[in-house]
Amino acid sequence: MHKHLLTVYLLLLAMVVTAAEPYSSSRIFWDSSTRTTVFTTGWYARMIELQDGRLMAACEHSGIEVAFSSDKGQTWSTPTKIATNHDNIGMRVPDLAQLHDGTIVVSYNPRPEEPYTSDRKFGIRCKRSTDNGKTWGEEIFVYDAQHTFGDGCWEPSLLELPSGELQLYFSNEGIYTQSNEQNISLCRSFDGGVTWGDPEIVSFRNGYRDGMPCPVLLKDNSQIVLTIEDNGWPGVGDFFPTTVRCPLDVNWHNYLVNGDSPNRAKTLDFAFCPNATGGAPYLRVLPWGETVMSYQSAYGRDGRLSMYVALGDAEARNFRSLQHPFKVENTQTVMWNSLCVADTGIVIAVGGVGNRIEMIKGYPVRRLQAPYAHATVDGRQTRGEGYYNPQATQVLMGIERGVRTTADICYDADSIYFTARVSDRTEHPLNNAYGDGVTLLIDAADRCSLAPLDGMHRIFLRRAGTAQLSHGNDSKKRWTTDNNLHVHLNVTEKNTYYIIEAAIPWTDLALTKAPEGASLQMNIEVQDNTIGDYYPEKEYLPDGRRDESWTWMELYLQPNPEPTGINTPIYSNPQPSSPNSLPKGAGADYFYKLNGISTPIGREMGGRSHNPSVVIVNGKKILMK
Ligand SMILES: [Ca+2]
Ligand SMILES: [Ca+2]
Repeated sequence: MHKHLLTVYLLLLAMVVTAAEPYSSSRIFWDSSTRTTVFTTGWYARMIELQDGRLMAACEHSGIEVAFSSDKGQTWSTPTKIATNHDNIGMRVPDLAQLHDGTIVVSYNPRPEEPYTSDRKFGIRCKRSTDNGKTWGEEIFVYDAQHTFGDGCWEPSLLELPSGELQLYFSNEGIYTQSNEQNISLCRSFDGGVTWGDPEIVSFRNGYRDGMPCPVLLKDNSQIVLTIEDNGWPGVGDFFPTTVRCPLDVNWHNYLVNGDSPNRAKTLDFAFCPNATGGAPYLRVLPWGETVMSYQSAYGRDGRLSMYVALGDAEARNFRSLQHPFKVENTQTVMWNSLCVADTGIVIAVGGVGNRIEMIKGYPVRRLQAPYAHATVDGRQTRGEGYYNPQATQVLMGIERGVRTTADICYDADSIYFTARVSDRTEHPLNNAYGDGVTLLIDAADRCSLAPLDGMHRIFLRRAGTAQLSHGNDSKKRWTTDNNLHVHLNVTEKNTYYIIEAAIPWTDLALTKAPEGASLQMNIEVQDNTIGDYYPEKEYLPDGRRDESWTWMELYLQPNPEPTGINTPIYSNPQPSSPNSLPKGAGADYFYKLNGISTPIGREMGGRSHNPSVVIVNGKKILMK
């Protein structure tokens, strides 16, 4: 009995030590090629997607300016001014929201300049447009603080509740005339922003300055969550991005989040993120519930602020996968930033790069997919040759170091096919462990491991045109090199990039056949040797640790639709609830890519079919006689 228990205990211990729950949350693939200027001059920009599909942005620039984009941000209209400075009062820090009835509300913050006079107060105002932003009504009063900088109010932000109540949160030090303290206050409107009630305090830490609120309603409508900057965390000595929250059904009635409240929390998950302090946080909800936050931090940048973005869970907690989308010179800052979630879940980072407002798009991806296809291993990426994305760009990497890398994958009965295009301009194709190259890491046995174990494989594909294969090892818990590899590799060298394309036989991964329909774990390491030394620089999939396959991304091997060469299913209608998920349920149309042409193949019949030809039943294609 005791011996049996001991065995169970040791087994459990072994599982605890070597495996973990898979890291299942999304990572953002930032696409540096989408970087665009929104306002050539401006500060503190916010952006929303309008109900008509256009993007609208607002910033401060000698007043409040707005601009529109009809092509999801590729080009922007000439800015128009909707609020002008007057009486030596600057109109600052706009926010904007489109209400369910279509009304657009822009809030902003009049800030008197010196010399101060008691009739010119720091305040909160808004304007409304009921014609999709063409014309704007008169300025609407929301709140006034005092007339001096030390007792002002700041940074309004808007949230419409499902009930139609419109909320405006702002930072308020107007009531702390004897101290430097500041709270987060809320004003409510029950007529779409035409009239506003008196402020209520929702968040305050004694002796400190809660500031820069950004509210969202969680996807499940359970809670209102604000990110704020909080400079009162013990031992931090700086602002730290923080959430404060309230159940929607309480809606801040007789409810205050003080410094000790369990409803106040740091945002970052320090198991994945450095203690990168900073302020000016901004929060959005993705269509499937995950949350995304930006803030400004000088982490690793000699005191110069840059924009950081992290992904949180559906409760706006445990933010990780920290990246900074705007790669700028060390002399530049990226400040007073924000995020827009557009379309079916594209995240747009809106950054104040010096005096200019720029944007860059990121694609949250929860799992990678490999269609069943036979790519041609010729070192060329031919459109539609079989990879998941017709242009072989399923994976986008390189935002941290600036070496843009795209990669993609497919498989057949014999091999995994992998290709990467790497914009590495420092050509060092050393034929050793330190040269330029890309490593594909595959956990073919679904170990979700904390160390290199059996079933885990590293395939280093060198720019030099050679490959090296390593396997994990259960007893040693580290990588061992295997010289018996049969990888077929082809490399194309260009002036500004190289392309690697490889076929890796399943037998090299210790499998006798393709694990069709299975989910594996996958990571990518891009290695850039910059000066020919023994210290190449490396970048992985966001949060992907080289030796811990539980942090890698899920790779789903799509089943072979049929053994006749038809491959690469893509989805169309209805829109999936998240990227990379196939539609489910009756009515979903399925398409297959055939010779580069998207061909309708059938409609999901929900398990029954009266269609005489090709139908989809439970996600599988069936030929009807
Ligand atoms: Ca090819
Ligand atoms: Ca290089």
